[in-house]
Amino acid sequence: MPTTLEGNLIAEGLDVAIVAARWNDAFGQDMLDGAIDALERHGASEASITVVRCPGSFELPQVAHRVAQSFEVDAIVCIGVLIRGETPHFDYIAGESTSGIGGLGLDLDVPVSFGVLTCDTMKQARARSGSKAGNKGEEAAMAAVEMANLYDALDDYDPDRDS
Ligand code: RBF
Repeated sequence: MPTTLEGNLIAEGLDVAIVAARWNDAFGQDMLDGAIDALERHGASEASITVVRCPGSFELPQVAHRVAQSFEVDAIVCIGVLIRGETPHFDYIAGESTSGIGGLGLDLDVPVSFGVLTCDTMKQARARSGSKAGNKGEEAAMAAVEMANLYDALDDYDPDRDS
């Protein structure tokens, strides 16, 4: 039987930072609430969750990077809501936010999850922030927990232990 390494969804004992952008906060706040609720339902204490607010999704990678420099965390969750307007701004900000957060996950020792909506309409944003299509803040929080526990499992793993 091959060894399978995977992370569980137990948040007890994990320190998690949530970096949440303020733009389109009507939806962002629901995603933030969903993320906090998911962490607590999976065992995280209120004291182990730190929420950091920033202006917009463009700033998410910068702030998440700074968070990792400033205090110890097991995982970082990025939350933002981008809604396409009439100018190409959406594409530029979405590109920077996505590649910035992705790059950060490679550079840092801790996982960084992506809870950024990129929607054409407010209706799509509403559906993904707690109604028809679930709550993507909650999903990003659970991905962060799974990844933090996976990294722990990888740190503890010794392929030669039983040979
Ligand atoms: N930030 C978001 O998180 N979501 C948006 O939909 C969004 N739209 C923007 C549209 C324009 C035209 C501009 C100038 C900024 C927008 N931002 C948005 C803010 C952006 O992420 C950043 O906070 C600001 O550009 C300041 O660096």
